[in-house]
Amino acid sequence: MFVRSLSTAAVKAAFASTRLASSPHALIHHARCYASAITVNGFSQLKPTPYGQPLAASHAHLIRTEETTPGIPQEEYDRRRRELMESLPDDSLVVCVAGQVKYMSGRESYKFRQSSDFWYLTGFDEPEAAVILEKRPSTRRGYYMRMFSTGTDTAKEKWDGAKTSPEDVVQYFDADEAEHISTFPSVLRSLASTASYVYLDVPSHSKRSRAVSPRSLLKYLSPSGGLSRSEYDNLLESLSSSKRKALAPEVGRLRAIKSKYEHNVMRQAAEISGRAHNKVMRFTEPGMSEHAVAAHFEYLCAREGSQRPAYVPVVASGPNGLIIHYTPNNQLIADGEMVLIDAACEYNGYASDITRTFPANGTFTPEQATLYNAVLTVQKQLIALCTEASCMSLMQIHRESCNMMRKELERIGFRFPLGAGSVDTLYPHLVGHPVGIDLHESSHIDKNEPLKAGMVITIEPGVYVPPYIEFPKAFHNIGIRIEDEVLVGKEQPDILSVTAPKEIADIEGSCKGLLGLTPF
Ligand SMILES: [Mn+2]
Repeated sequence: MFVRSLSTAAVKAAFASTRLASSPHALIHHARCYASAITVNGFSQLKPTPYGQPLAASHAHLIRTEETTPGIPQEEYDRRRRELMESLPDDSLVVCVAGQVKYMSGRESYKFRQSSDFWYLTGFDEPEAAVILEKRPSTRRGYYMRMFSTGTDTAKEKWDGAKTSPEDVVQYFDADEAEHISTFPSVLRSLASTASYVYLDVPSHSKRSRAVSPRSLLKYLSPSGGLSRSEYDNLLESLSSSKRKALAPEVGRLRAIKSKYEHNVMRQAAEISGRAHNKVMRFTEPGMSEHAVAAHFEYLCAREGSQRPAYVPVVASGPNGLIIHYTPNNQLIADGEMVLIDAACEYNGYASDITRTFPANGTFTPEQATLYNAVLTVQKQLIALCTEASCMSLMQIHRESCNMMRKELERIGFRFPLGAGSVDTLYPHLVGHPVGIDLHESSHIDKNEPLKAGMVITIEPGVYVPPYIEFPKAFHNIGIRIEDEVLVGKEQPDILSVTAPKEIADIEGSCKGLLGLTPF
């Protein structure tokens, strides 16, 4: 069911003619609003945009014509859906629902972030949306795709801006059909009644409750609500638990191995974060608040186009560095302390994850340098193992990291009478995790499986020395973590976060502004 709107082709034609006439401002009457075609720096813009997210016609500076989301072309989204459906049994249905707007207080919402699997399968960035994929092996694509969204609402548009029309959903998101979200429950019911399997996920908040009631599931499945009692009961029946399968493990398997397009976007995300780390080393001075450093980091990433931080940054000075997830970031940085920053951005749908530790005043003390080099030696040896050829799993690399850490720490004066296991007190976390659309993409990736080319993982050994008599006094209250993002290759690891310095000479150079590095 299409909601009538002026055809996109008409908008495009008018848009093209204004470009030919090179008129900077031309009003185009769209069914919903007036969109002016404006060219800035050679990039075409439609203002205000008639779409619910950046598309090439409205945001040419962010996205190319063949792309659905920045960096990811339409054909890639099709490949993901095709591979998913090919991996499922005949007569399977996949149902995936968009993320919900979350509220901070009253009606004040947080910035919307799409749910990860829905984003992976569609690239559609609006809430109150859903997709149903039907396996149809005899067709060209092997599946049939129905999208549901709120579409055009002239009254709402005045307040919130446009949403993508069903017609544009078909054109730009490659759906076979697009309908209003209110039809979703009834369409699902009729399709589910004939399907053998229905792959869908229960909302995460009900995972903790002992039994997932079909009722809570259905509430989640009908974002617009307002189902009548009989509709509700019918839908319940059509989704009998014998048919229902979890979707997340199926999508998780695909998401584990990144495509070349994902590698590029993830490299850009890591480079933006890495450059921010570099500049923050220059920016930081004794006497500053950790808070100012965190703010500067977020500013640098946002200015380069990052949509949000991938996680709450850790800016831990001195003994705060011993708290692995230190996030209050509200104390003053003292001269002579080390500053541990675990911070990175999300960019075009992909997280990055980088940690660096550097001296607040720009110069390592001999003790700091000794401990730092111990961690760095371990970290570099571990990165060398991140290849398919090494046939190692993340857990094997972790065990290796404990052995290496013990040896390096013994070399500089630590004693471990109980063997490698006793390194736990100083190095209590895992060596790393897969990264991708989610910061921790590990929930459906087996950490005991050998690494495969195309995976992206972090390698982040750390040492956190409490002021205990059994540890060398010179290293008390120093916390050091060095974290890179590594693209696993067949024979060679590829470090995505190379723009963040980690050799002592490079860090001191960045802190002192050598090579003209500026803090802004
Ligand atoms: Mn990490």
